[in-house]
Parts: sequence; structure tokens; C-alpha cells
Amino acid sequence: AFPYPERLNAAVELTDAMVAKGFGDHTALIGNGRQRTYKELTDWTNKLAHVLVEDMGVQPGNRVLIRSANNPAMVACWLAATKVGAVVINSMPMLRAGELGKYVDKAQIEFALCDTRLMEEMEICAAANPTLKRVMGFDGTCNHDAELDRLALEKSVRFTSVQTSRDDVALLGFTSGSTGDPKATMHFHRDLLIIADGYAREVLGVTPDDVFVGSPPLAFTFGLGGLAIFPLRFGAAATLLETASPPNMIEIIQKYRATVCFTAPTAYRAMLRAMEEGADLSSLRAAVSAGETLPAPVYDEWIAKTGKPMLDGIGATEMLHIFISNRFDDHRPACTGKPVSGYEAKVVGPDGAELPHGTAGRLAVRGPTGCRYLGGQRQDEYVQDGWNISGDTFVQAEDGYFHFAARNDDMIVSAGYNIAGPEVEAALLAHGDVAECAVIAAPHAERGIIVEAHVVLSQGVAATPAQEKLLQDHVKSVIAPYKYPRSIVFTAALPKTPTGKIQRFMLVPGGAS
Ligand code: 3SK
Repeated sequence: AFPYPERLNAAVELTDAMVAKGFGDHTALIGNGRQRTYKELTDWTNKLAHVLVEDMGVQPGNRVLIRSANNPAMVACWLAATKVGAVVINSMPMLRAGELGKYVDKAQIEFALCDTRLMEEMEICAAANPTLKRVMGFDGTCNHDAELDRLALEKSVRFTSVQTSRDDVALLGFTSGSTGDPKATMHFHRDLLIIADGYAREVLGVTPDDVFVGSPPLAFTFGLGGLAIFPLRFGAAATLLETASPPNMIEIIQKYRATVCFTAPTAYRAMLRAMEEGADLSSLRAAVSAGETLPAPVYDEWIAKTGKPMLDGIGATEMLHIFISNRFDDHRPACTGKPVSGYEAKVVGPDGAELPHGTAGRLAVRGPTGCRYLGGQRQDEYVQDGWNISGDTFVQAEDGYFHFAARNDDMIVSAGYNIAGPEVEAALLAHGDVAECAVIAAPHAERGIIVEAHVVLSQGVAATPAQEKLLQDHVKSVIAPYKYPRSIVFTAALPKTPTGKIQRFMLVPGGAS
């Protein structure tokens, strides 16, 4: 179904090949106050590729970490590193040195490209991880005053990209999983194009007239696909926001008449409220929601106010992108839809056997992309008999539609972020004032779901608002700040089994019983 040539470099397909196809003058990227055409993006990435090879010494197969917020420079760095045949690890700007160090260690990362505004934690990480041979700063605001940009100025716009194989690894997507111990998933050059030629073509019907906007970080494969690969594959434009709050997205939608939006239900809810105040979102033809439950009232209200469906779907870092989705002409509330072309899905029991329709079980999927954990860590758990077993419980209705029921793991999905409860607990427990703790998901009026910690304080420590703030600041200082518990309930004891296991399911959000 995807007859790519044996020699394939995904970055070349998204840049040089687009110029060759006549898209040179089309806008490719918009961000940080500038617009760049496909020709300008191609030249830029070729200059950067020269720096990677000639000044940094990057060779095909080397792992290159990129640390940045969503901006055109991050996309250019990712494409340049892919052109030189490196294996890229895109990382979130909020990650702390300790979290970056885990990536460096697990993926044996030798090179890093870092927005100079985010250099502090990167340098702490580099000092503690000798595997990392070279870190080079770039200016995410594109004023050419960082080393990478200065070196690139002198380079040629012509670069002979590495003739990678379609089955060479191009990207490592990290997923924290339920334990907070990150695992890297490997994705080939062909995978990067399959998600565009499959989901984006079939479900979204992307055209060169489209303008994309959204909030997921490019560091997540959801964002990389939705805000870079999909637009670039079809000659469309991607707007990139370093801070993708609903007001910022609305401003961009109005200014550029954006047509396709990728964001979380919480943000769509805020957009609906803004429409009541006069926000004009009429240019949007596709509103994609994935990664967390789309409440039926948000779906209903979106249709009522815009006359268009909201496209709910499910994907996974392991699968690279969305594999089950609603369609423009086939969508329902509280329903994830049907498999994207090329994918098959079923609901299975603990023994892997398919369950009858209407029965809740684990979602199993297989298709042209799939899970390959770096180092094979926990591969057998995720892939059984050729089927990828996601961490989610689903029901397949009699009519074949898939319905999300629950997550199987301890992941908390809050405002578009996947947060591993155990990782937040470990951060809290590292503080001397915390004797015991358990982290749960709690409903929240604006944010949908928040991280809530139930904490037993050490003897003599008072449960005060100041103590709550102190622990929240502590968590923000040791792990990425978006993971901090927005609510802390102080309690005298946690519910436990006779063998001493904490029973998180017994905890009541807010602490009331
Ligand atoms: O649902 C997710 O977490 C996801 C992950 C990667 C790509 C796409 C999606 C929706």
C-alpha cells in the first residue's frame, strides 16, 4: 500500500522533493514572527546539515537530541539531522537535566541541538553524561546569534543528503509509560511518511491550501505528525506556537485562517467559550482530538457551533500516530471510530484471544507502523503475536465502532500531557517532608483532569497551604513542571491492602469521602 523506494530519506521528501514538485513558493512554516517558503526551508535545512556534518561531526546513525519549544527552528533542526542520516530524539523544553540524562543514557545520544534559551538544564545534563560529546546552541527566535545559526550562515544551500534506506531508523520517540521510566520507540524513514500518506490523506484529506495549528509538542509524535509531517507532506503551511494556549491558537486561526487544528478537549472547550465572546473559528475545517477522552458534550457543542464534526481518534507513540479515528462523514459522540486504512484492530482478553463484540478488553492493533522498543525492553509485553497491545481498555460495538473504556495503566492524561503517576510520586518522596504519597487523576472544571497527590507528611510537618506550595515547587524543580500535582490532599494515612500495597483506587478526588 505504501510503495516507497528502497532508498528513502523522509526529510528530503518533505523539503527538496516538495520544491521539485513545484511548492517552492508556498508557505511551509509560520512562527516567531516569520513565514518561510518550502524553498527557504529547504535551503535552511541544507545549511544546517552542513554544520552538523562538518562542524559537529555527526555521522549517519548517530543519535541527535533536539531540545526546543515548537518553533520553525526546531523543525529545521529535525529535518537537517534527518537529512544527514542521524536518528533524532525530539525532547520537550520543560524536561529537567535528570530526565534528559535518562534519554541520553538509554539512547546513547552523542549530539544535542538546544535552543539557547533552554541551555541551562542541557549543560547540567551534559556535565553529568559523558556519552554526550557535543552540544550546539541554536536561536529558536531565528536572529542568527547562536553558534549553529552563525556557522550555517556561511554554508551552501546545496547538500547531498544521506541516502538512507526506507527501513533505517529515523526517529526515537520516548514514552514514559506507566512507571515514569522512559522507553524509546524506534521509527523508520518510511513510517514518517506512512502516517501522512495514511491517516492525514485518508482521514483529513490534507491539501496545499491547508494551514495547520495546534498545541501538542513536536517532541511528541502526535505533534510532530500533526504540526510538521502532515502539512509538509502535502505542501500545506504549519503555524508553530511556542506557547499554544487557547487564546494564542485563536489569534493564529483568525490571522492565518487556519484550517486544521490538533489539540486537546480542554483547549477545544476554551475555544467554544471564546466563540461566545466573538472568536471567529469559521476557517477551521478539521478539529482533531486525540490522546485523551473527548467528552460527548464538547463534541456535541462543537458540531452545534461550527456545523463540523470534531475528529476523535486514538494513537500511540509506539504506533507513531493515530490508527483509529472518526471520519468527516462517519462520526459519533463518545466513539473513537474505526481503524485507519491499513490498520486492523480488535479487543482481546488476557490470553490474547479476540473477545465478542460488546465486551471490554485490551485494544490490539496491527498495521504499517508498529512498536519496536529500543533495546527490546518490554517488547514482548507490547507486541504479542504480531499485534500491538495498547494500554487502553476498549469495547468494539456490534456495528464495528471502537469505544474507549479506560486506561489500563497509571498514566494520567491532563490537558494533552501524559503524566506517569509513579514519576510524580517519586519526585514527592524525594522531599524529606513527605512520608508517603499516592497520585491519582482528579476531575477539574477547566482542565478536565488534573494530577492530585494524597500526601502523608513526615512527623512534625504541618499541613498548610505554604507546605502545599513548597511541595509543588519541589516537584517542578526535579521533573518537568507540567507534571506537578495541581492539588495536594494532606491525609493521616493512605488506604492499603493487607500486604501494604497502596490502593489508589480507594482515594477520593479532593479527599472528601
Ligand atoms: O494518543 C496518543 O497518546 C498519541 C500518541 C502519539 C501519536 C498520536 C496520539 C494520539
